[in-house]
Amino acid sequence: MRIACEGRLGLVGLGLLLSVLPTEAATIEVTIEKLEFKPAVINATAGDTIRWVNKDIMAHTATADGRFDVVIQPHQSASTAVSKAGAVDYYCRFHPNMRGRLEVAE
Ligand SMILES: [Cu+2]
Repeated sequence: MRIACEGRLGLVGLGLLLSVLPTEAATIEVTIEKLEFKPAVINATAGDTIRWVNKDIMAHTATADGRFDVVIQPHQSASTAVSKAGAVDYYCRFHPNMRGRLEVAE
C-alpha cells in the first residue's frame, strides 16, 4: 500500500517534470564533416544553444557577421547561444563555401 502510493507520487512528479521541460532552453548539435555543416539548416528557439562538433582534421568557424564568430578546432566542439529570433545565415571564414542557416523562433 505504502509502496503503491509512493509509486503514484513518482509518476506525478515525472509528469510535472515533463510538462516543464519543453520550455527549457535546448542544445542543438550541428556536425561539421568533410567541410559541410550537417544539417545545413536548423530550427531553434531564442535562448537555445547551438553546438558545433568538428569531426574534420582542420579548424572551422561558424561566423554570422555581427552575430557570432565561433572557432571550432579539429576534433573539438564549440557553442554559442542564440538570443534573438530571426533567420541567421552563417559561414566558415576559412572555407567560405561552407554555409549554414539558423531559423530562430521567438
Ligand atoms: Cu571551414
